[in-house]
Amino acid sequence: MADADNRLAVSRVVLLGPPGAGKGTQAAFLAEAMGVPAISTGDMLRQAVERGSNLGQRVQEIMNSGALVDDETMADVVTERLQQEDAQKGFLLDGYPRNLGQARTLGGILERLQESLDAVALITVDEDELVKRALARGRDDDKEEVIRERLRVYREKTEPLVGHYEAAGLLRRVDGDQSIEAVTAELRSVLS
Ligand code: B4P
Repeated sequence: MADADNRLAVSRVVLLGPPGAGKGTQAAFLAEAMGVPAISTGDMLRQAVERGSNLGQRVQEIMNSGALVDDETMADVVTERLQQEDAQKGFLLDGYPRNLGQARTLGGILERLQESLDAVALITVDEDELVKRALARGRDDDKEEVIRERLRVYREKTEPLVGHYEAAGLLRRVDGDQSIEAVTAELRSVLS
């Protein structure tokens, strides 16, 4: 656990960026520095697939195609998770929201809890580098045509969130095309 002097003052943060930008990689460091749980919707869905739960059976094919799981399902997953005890003091959301509908849902959840976001950190990386990284990672959904589809979906559905959060004064940009340690340092700096 990070000591109190090093702890970041922000407590409700969203990590935004294209697939393979390193959101999951950075979420672990950042959540520790914030003293809050890292909540990855991608990890939650993958665990559901592994367990073979109803949710897992419903989303497996969608994830393997590179498409997004429907907003209603994701709203249930996130609402339930944000109500858990450990998320009351804050959270680092990795992979949610992924489109404007999900951003509105998150806004509604936070409004009901009388809370608000402190910042949205955008990790940017060139497309060729993203494909290279994902191919090296080798997850079930890391085949070149699926990666390209995830990137297309990102540009179409998720990129509009950049303008949305910029207009709200919450966006902090970070260059993800550096070493993992350098990206962590830049994230810490823009969130300080
Ligand atoms: P996610 O799990 O969110 O996956 P991701 O965007 O591919 O990965 P991430 O950016 O976290 O990259 P990582 O750190 O692993 O989504 C998977 C699927 O779940 C989606 O396609 C969708 O179907 C579904 N889903 C999830 N959330 C959803 C939602 N809200 N709505 C609908 N559907 C949803 O890094 C990638 C690789 O790069 C790693 O191997 C890492 O080691 C390497 N790397 C990281 N940083 C690096 C660096 N600085 N330099 C070199 N390599 C680096």
